Amino acid sequence: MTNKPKRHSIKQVVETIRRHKRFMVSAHVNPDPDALGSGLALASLLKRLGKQVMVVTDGGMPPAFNYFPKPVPVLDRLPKNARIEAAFTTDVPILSRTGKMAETIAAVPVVVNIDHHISNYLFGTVNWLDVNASATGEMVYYLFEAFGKKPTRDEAFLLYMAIVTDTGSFRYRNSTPAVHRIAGELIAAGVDPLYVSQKLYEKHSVTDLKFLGHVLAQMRYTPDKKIAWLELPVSLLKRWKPGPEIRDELVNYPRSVESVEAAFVLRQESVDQKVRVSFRSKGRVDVNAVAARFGGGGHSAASGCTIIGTLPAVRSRVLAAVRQAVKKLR
Ligand SMILES: [Mn+2]
Repeated sequence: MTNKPKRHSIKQVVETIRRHKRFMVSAHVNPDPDALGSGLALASLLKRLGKQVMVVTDGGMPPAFNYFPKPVPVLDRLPKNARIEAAFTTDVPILSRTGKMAETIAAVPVVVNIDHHISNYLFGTVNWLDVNASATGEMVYYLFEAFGKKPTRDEAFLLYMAIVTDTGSFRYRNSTPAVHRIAGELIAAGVDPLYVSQKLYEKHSVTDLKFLGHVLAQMRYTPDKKIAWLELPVSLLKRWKPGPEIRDELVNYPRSVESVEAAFVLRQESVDQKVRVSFRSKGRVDVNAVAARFGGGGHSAASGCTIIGTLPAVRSRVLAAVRQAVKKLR
């Protein structure tokens, strides 16, 4: 007997849903629209199937997403008498990414891991991993199809948010014919693309944009301009207090330089000597492999990790790793 983790298909997920009655759904800490949108849409589907379900995440409902419909309660801890039979995780590559929820989830008899990250650790009892899916939201859409349920307007909105975010507004290579078909179905169900894009991309404060200008003015790059990066020391973050949206989109700017193959952002965390690193590539450099060298992961064109060390120490380690990966291109 080996303990080799197993991969499963949508069939086992459907069977697990049919077999049980009481569920919880969780996502990663600081959830993005894919993690939260796919999780809430899944919870809504479960509710429509007559199941008991709650969404429980570390931190509960993030204030930035207060406009998201909440088809079921979103809690920051599991009620004592909940007696959950199966816990879903959406868009979670490794259980520790659920933060404070990790222990709770590990104690549930059945864990269903639904994800599209190539770096997924298959930590569930049921692991439905589809690295070709554009978003976990796309996978949850297939669950709606499997149960013969058309998404309601609210569900369609949640899934559309997930897909728009993870396809970079249908700009990335994962914007497949299937994704466009699904997006069409979701718009037909009542989603307003203009409302979505305004909620996702036009919520900046004046300070956020000035912060962006300040940070971009100090962008660094290698002499060949194939690697570009931004650095956010804790003092800068304390002074500007940038919103989460602007913070998370920063890394797209160095990537948008024409000659750049790989970009990253170093964000110093307030506690300890921890630096959060976000990587992006134009699709030729595998930044999942780069992040994996530091215990992180993600997708081949978008990944992240956390490294202990001072900002200059982390910069030189990260830059060396990215340089190596870019060198392989020639
Ligand atoms: Mn995702």
